[in-house]
Formats: sequence, structure tokens, C-alpha cells
Amino acid sequence: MGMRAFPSTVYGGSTPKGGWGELHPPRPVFGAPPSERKSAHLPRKRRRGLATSNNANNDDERGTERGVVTKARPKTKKPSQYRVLLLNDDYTPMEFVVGLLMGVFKKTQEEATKIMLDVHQNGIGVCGIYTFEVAETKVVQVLDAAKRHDHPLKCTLEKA
Ligand code: TYC
Repeated sequence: MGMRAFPSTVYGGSTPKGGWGELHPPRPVFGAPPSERKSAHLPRKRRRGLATSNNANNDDERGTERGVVTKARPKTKKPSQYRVLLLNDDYTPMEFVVGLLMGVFKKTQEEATKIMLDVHQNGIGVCGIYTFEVAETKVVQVLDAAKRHDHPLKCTLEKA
């Protein structure tokens, strides 16, 4: 007659023949397995911040929280933004700068021409504002293209 050390669990429940052994006693699992929990589709970080309805009867006899998920706490932070700056020089052709502004920064010809002339006249100008990774990628694309065409064009980023 096989006696069960613990009540049946969602992962099976029958005690193996030789028992569970001393090092790894069975851990009863209460409630649904992780994949079936209501919050299983949420990323871990958000799951922890979830609030449950404030009902005293939501905890079961073991104190496990059983409330219905009502809202997520707005604990997330907006990513920092970075300005991508273009610098003037005396040698890079205007058409090349306009082409880069259209290709890399997705500007229309009119917008690109305006930015290029702004840089040409003031020495520096903003091509766009992006999160760090996007801004950094665009700077690299500009510097690469300039290098490939032997233009001294410089481009950098700064925190917005
Ligand atoms: N000053 C350059 C010229 O006269 C044009 C230019 C504009 C260069 C903007 C760089 O970021 C720049 N050919």
C-alpha cells in the first residue's frame, strides 16, 4: 500500500518507489503551474509589480495571494533621449549631407536641405532625437558613410 507523503501536486503527486530521499524532499505545489498563471504572459519585471484587488478573502488558508489582477503599478521609466548632431566642415558636399539626412534620418528632401543649410550656417545642427542605441547607430552610419567617401563630415550625440 503506497502512502503519499503529501497530497497530490499539479506536477504529478505519486511518491516514487524509493521515496523522495532526504536531500530533496517533495515540494508541494499549490495553485496553477507557472505557465498557466494569469500573469504568465507578462514579463517578470511587470509581474512583480502587479497589484491585486484589496479583498481580505483573497488569500487562501496558506496565505497565498489569490486576488484578481486589477492594474499594473506605473513603475517603468521612460528611456533617455539623445540628440544626434551634425557638424559643419568646408569640404563635405552639400548633396552628400542631404543624401545622408534622407537615408539615415528618414528626412524628406525639403527637411534634409533645411537641416543641412542650418548646419552650414551655424556650424552645428540637430538631425533628430532618439533613444541611445538608435542615436548611436545613426552616428556610426553617418561616420561610416563619410569615411567611405573620404569626407571629413563629423557627427556626434548628446543627451537631450
Ligand atoms: N559646408 C559644406 C559645404 O559648403 C556643407 C556641409 C553642410 C558640410 C553640413 C557638413 O554637416 C555639414 N560644402
